[in-house]
Amino acid sequence: MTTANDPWAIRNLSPDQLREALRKMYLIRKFEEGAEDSYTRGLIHGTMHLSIGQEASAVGACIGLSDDDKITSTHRGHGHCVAKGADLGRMFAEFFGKETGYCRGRGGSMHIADVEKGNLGANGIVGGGLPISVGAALSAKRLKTGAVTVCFFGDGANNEGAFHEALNMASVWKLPVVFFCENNGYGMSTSTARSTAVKRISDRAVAYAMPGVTVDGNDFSAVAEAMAQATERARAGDGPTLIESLTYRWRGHSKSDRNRYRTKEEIADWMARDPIRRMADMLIAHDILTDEDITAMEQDADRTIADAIAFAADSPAPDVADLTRDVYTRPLV
Ligand SMILES: Cc1ncc(C[n+]2csc(CCOP(=O)(O)OP(=O)(O)O)c2C)c(N)n1
Ligand SMILES: [Mg+2]
Repeated sequence: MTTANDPWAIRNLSPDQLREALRKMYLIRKFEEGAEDSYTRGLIHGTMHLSIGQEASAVGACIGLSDDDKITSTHRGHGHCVAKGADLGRMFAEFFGKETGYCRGRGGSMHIADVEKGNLGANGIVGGGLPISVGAALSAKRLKTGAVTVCFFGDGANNEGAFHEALNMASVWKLPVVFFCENNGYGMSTSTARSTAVKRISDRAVAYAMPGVTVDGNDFSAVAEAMAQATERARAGDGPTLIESLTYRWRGHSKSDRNRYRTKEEIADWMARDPIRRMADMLIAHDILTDEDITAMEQDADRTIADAIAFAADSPAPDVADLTRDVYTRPLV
């Protein structure tokens, strides 16, 4: 049990792991701010979905994973990618359409995969990662690799057929997969209350005979604790778990969102529950970091992001003759 005075993470993770977790959360926040700024400057085309406010979910879910463990990600996937150890320069290069990007600049924000780190990819299809995660977990089980797959998806995806098919199949075959729902309260402008029949998405686990748990997704310790139990169960051969992580995106759904469906008060209320501030306060309270350490960590994250953006900006653009290689659509001529 996590309690305010004696959180699970403090009892079960080393000071190095805790510092690294906070560092990753800052990197995600600064990465997203850097991406937003680059978009405003016209360096990024298309659209983007930022995960500012959801950092504890991404880092708490990935803290116990090795590079052999897999994740499947979503359209809002930058945080998952960073949490799983991606190279930030290559991520920005992908956004900028550069040859050094993860997909050689052909895919952009919603198509980053980092197979070496076990990230099977972001996905522009809502719910698209669910069947992929079941396939990855089936492969791990058949090959006896011991790897766990964590499937990130949103509250919107939990109303799709793919969600129900994936949970059923994974439970029938007792696959080593954790279904990690980032419930940020909205699918685009539609609130979970308007779209979802159950109050708690974790209740849906009952229908597929697996444990379901809802956690405060802005509390790193609570997320990491739920994940530790779910991965232990998966590695023991006992099958999947559904985790619902209650969190909130501070920004709009995507760059074109004018945010007319949420009140200023609601946004302010969630910003007051900033997952990074809460994690920093926890580490200060337990003498793991000082205020000065945290300021230095934040400044270091700023420098890392500036370097990553500079790497991307200085990278070569793809050769025009090669531009349509590896892409599915071609211009109609
Ligand atoms: C199959 C499919 N249906 C609809 C869309 C359009 N769409 C993109 S994001 C989104 C909302 C997804 O909401 P949620 O799963 O809660 O994720 P969040 O954006 O909140 O992170 C929708 C409907 C899509 N990309 N794919
Ligand atoms: Mg959502």
